[in-house]
Amino acid sequence: MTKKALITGVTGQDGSYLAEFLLEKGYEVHGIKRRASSFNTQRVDHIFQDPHEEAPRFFLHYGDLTDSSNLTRIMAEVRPDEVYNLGAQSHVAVSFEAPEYTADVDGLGALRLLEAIRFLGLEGHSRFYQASTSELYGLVRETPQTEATPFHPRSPYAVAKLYAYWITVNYREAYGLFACNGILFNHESPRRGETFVTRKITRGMANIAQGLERCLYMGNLDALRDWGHARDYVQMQWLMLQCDTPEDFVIASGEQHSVRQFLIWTAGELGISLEFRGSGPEEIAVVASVSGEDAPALKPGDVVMRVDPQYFRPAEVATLLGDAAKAREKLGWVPQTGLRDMIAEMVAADLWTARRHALLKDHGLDLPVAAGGA
Ligand code: NDP
Ligand code: GDR
Repeated sequence: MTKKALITGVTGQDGSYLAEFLLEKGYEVHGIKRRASSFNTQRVDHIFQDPHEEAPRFFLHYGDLTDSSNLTRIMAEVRPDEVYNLGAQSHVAVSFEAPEYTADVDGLGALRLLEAIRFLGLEGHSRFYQASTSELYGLVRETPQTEATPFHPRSPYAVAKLYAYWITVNYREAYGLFACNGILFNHESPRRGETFVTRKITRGMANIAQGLERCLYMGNLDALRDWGHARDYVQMQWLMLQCDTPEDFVIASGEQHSVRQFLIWTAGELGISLEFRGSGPEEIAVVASVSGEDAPALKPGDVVMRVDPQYFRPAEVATLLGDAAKAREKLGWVPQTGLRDMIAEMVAADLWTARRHALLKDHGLDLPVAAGGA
């Protein structure tokens, strides 16, 4: 029997990698996408199958995590073996601007899916994965963080995710649902949303190197994160649902670096070496030297980064470092892609796009390049 998976957030970074992975495994994959005024399926267009073709295995349904009847209907139609709740308003800084919406989607959204499973009597059939997060640790109580580390969320996003975490545990305990939390630390890729810090840096620096933007405006450069590659992390989401018993797992690389270091390595990939001057809100990054051919628009002395306090968060998560010992032991977790290789992959992808834009610009076909963002 072909297994069926339902993915919320299929159009996002993780959803697209997970859909690819499950299709390769022979699953029939159903994804929920939101109605938008323009196309929003770029990350899954390459796996889209025309429903008129013979035996398609990838299906998109319109829906929203705020809409219980819609979720229940899709669940009833698909009767999935596995449900992956990856949909979320996933930007921490934006959650301070839209706290109520974030609570609705990220907190109650999980409840709506769990209730749909229960209402339809699918408890013994549908396994459930909740995209939990290292942001739950917030103001960290111990380092490194494990499944047993106490939570102290520091944003409306993290508080909403705390509800989703506990309601997942509760439905497991109360109704015997096979429901797991993956407590995933930051994971990135060339498909990362453009306003998360890693992609903001790789895309911004590639654009600056090609003369399409002049300067990156950044927030807290001292923030420490444990970064891995999304392609590796989604495989663990699937593995959690293949276990004999439902449990919660930390997935992390076990390495920690600062945002500033990420910027230095990104610049290095482009042949740019940086010198940092000033501190706090006055800090800037200046080009010290340029080698190779990837940054024709830059010369020593150019200022390519300025700190802009508008990107500081009302409450910051200063440091995160995960200990994935449990996942290593029970899931065989061995990340395939190290941070430096991931940065190289992200820079290569963003440089390719920037070069195309620069080429068009050289021929008088100037396209607007979206800049900045949270
Ligand atoms: P993205 O922001 O890339 O994707 C989020 C997805 O959720 C998109 O498909 C988005 O749709 C969808 N979505 C947003 N709002 C709604 C809504 N109201 N109803 C239905 N769908 C909605 O996130 P990631 O792929 O990076 O992350 C996946 C999940 O994992 C998220 O829940 C995130 O909070 C969590 N997480 C992520 C980590 C990371 O480092 N990436 C770490 C730990 C947890 P659209 O494309 O239309 O915007
Ligand atoms: P995070 O990711 O908040 O950890 O949440 P993000 O990349 O947004 O920030 C990481 C750290 O970088 C600092 N920072 C900046 N961040 C952004 N976005 N823009 C900036 O200009 C900037 N300058 C410094 C931040 O202050 C922060 O400390 C991500 C999301 O994917 C969540 O959904 C997920 O749950 C967690 O990772 C784990």
